Amino acid sequence: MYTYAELQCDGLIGPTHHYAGLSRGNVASLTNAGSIAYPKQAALQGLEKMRLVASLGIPQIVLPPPPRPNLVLLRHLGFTGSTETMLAAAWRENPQLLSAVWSASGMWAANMATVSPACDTADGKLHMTPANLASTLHRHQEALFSHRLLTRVFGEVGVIHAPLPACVPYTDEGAANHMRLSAQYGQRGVEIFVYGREAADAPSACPQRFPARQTREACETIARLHGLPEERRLFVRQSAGAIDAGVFHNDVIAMSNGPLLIYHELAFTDEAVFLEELTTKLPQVQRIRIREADLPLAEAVRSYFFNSQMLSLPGSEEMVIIGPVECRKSEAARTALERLKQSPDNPVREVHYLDIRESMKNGGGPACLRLRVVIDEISLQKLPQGIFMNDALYEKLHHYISVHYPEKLEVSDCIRSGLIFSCQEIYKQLETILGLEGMYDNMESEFL
Ligand code: SUG
Repeated sequence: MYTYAELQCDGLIGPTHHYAGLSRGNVASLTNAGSIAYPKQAALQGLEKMRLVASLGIPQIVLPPPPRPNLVLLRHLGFTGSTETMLAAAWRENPQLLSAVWSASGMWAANMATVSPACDTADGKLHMTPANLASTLHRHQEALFSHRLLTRVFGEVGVIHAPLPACVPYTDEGAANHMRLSAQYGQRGVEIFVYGREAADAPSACPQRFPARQTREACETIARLHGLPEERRLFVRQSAGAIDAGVFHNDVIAMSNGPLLIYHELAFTDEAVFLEELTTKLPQVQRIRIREADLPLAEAVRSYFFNSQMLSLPGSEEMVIIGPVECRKSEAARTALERLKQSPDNPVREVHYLDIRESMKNGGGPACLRLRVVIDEISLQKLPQGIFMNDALYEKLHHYISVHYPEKLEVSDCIRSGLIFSCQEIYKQLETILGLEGMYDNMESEFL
């Protein structure tokens, strides 16, 4: 019997991080559009989170960012001539598109893939499906790099599927809409797929203000691809009202770890049916329901309470929560977190508040920045070892980022072709620091 752990895989924040207002339905992205971003600070904030997790004895790896700008995409969309000419034309004709090809959105690794550990699947193998992120262009361009990266990192120990077809019935946002509950990491669990609409829904059945990004069809397809038996999967519909209030992913309104599920009472369309099915499939589940009266939906979205990262401490039943500092500032969110910590009825024993403001301003909290992979210790040893966070890697990355990352970036910088060369150099060096040589080779042929 192998020992299992939950590996935390964080996307290293890339040098082109900026605020472009590209995500309809994501309140923070829309509110901060056009403000000045600080890529160096952003990457260092993300790095601190990885260091904290590793210091708790939890395995933590670093995933390099997708390379930007994506000039292949600009050419595909009809821009021609020299790089300078293309950037200038895109800026004139479609500044949002220009921002999209520079977007550092690959940092939100929770959207990279849906993961089913070996203990859940019919063939006893780890399965991953990279998300097509087909609801937005700037995110959709991540899919092929995600596939390449996951194959490089996990190809030897798991089955990496192709992203689903990038069209309406199959729009998929990865693990941000997926929760896994099990008594312990290595035991069979129940995988909960959360969707916002069905492809054939009448417009009146959908959210009215903001788009529902995930379809039921995408969820069902992934469960089928991963070979999840009926008793280990569950599909639940997110409430349209929540999406319209800014809950663009389920991880903005619910969180899970081990047997513990914490969710807002307005998260799901049919809470009672969901809970009944869940309890039948996993009688050991522990549920905590957060009431609107204690944490109003708008405050949950503002503070990102539910986007906290919940982790089990190795060899123990105890859990810690890494919450964004915004939760400490919100009285309702702070009270709810402190109540969790103090109550003897749940395993949460510690809450860390972390400053990841640069990511938060684009709608990415602690949980967005990481993909979780429940994995056995033998497989863990087969992964590329240079990407594991430890003191030496932390020091190297910290130094490199501090010296070479841009201090500031604004949308208008996306026209500067000179920035491309410094970014290319950064990717090359990151590849070497992480021992992932060749990761960025030949992107022109397949990178769209
Ligand atoms: O897809 N923001 C991301 C945030 C993703 C958060 N992930 C999870 N909830 N797991 C998104 O909306 C903003 C980019 C901009 O506006 O520049 C952005 O893409």
